[in-house]
Amino acid sequence: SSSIPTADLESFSSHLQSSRRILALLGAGLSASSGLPTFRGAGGLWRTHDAVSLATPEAFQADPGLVWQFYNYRRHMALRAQPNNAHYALAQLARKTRDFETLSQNVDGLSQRAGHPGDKLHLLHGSLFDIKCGEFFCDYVQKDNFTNPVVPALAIPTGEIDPTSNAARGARELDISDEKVELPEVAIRDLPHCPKCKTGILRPGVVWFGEALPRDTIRYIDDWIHATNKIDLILVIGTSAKVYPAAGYVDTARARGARVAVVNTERTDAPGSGLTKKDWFFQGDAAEVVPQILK
Ligand code: BJW
Repeated sequence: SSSIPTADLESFSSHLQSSRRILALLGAGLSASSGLPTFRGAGGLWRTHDAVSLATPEAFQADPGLVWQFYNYRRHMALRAQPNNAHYALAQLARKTRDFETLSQNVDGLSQRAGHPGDKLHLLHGSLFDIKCGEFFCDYVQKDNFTNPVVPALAIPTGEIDPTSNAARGARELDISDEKVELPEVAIRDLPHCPKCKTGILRPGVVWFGEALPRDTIRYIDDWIHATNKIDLILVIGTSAKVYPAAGYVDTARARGARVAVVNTERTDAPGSGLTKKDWFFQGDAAEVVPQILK
């Protein structure tokens, strides 16, 4: 929107032009205007559960059926969503900047679908579309599984539309994120099971609290960060920057020389040790602001 101060835009654009090594840290706010809810703040509730409490090994241990209902629903919503103009603008910047790395905390696949180059996109928290064995001793992983529903028992229930409403008649999908909609019970035997070890229940290939981030990814990023040349810029887009180690990359990049540019709807969500005079804060919807500042 026209609310971006011209002086900020000019100083940022000129720094962007002269930047050789750029890092981007992406969070759920990037996909908010594609219709996918963020974790914290409004929309962070799924039925009566807060989204963060379902993203734990303990929740899966206690009730794998419930956790799969949540993730199957998220897969369904992500497949139906479309990348927005921020995903496209970032993909374009990544393509045209030789020394560019993207650290995405998002698991929704929208950057990939916007054509973000895969070799410059590092998924810190995994993907909704990877599925792996839940047993610690088993290494079974399936990449790019877009089956929806993931198993038939997890099909999103449909219901009759209220005949007194103006909507078209017939069965339609119910919104199971709404606690008023009844959630069908899913038996453990109807959840996806591991074809390799034959004992484990498969689980989403995402990183839950208390779990390690993908080791090779972290190693690659650390090497890139500590390469000879300094980092010129880090773009911090749509993240509350409260979850570690992801959030720590802001201060790490800063320590390697990077200036920081934040895009967020909320001014309070400044990352790491806060913002300095040399940083930029662009307030607003990423889908609007990112294409403008990268133009
Ligand atoms: C908009 C917008 C619009 C809205 N436009 N903006 C140091 C200190 C304290 C604790 C720890 C620490 N180091 C590690 C920990 C523990 C823990 C942690 O960080 N806890 C904190 C909460 C305190 N970290 C971990 O457990 C990590 N693992 C680990 O450390 O392992 C150690 C280990 C080593 C060796 C062996 C074993 C273990 C793992 C963290 C995994 C996080 N996983 C999740 C779930 C992924 C799966 C799923 O999707 O369900 O990742 S949690 C959730 O938070 C998800 C997100 O990627 C992540 C970050 O959230 P994000 O993206 O920032 O979203 P929000 O909702 O928080 O913010 C959205 C933002 O957008 C807001 O600012 C809005 O204002 C903004 N916004 N609309 C622009 N239109």
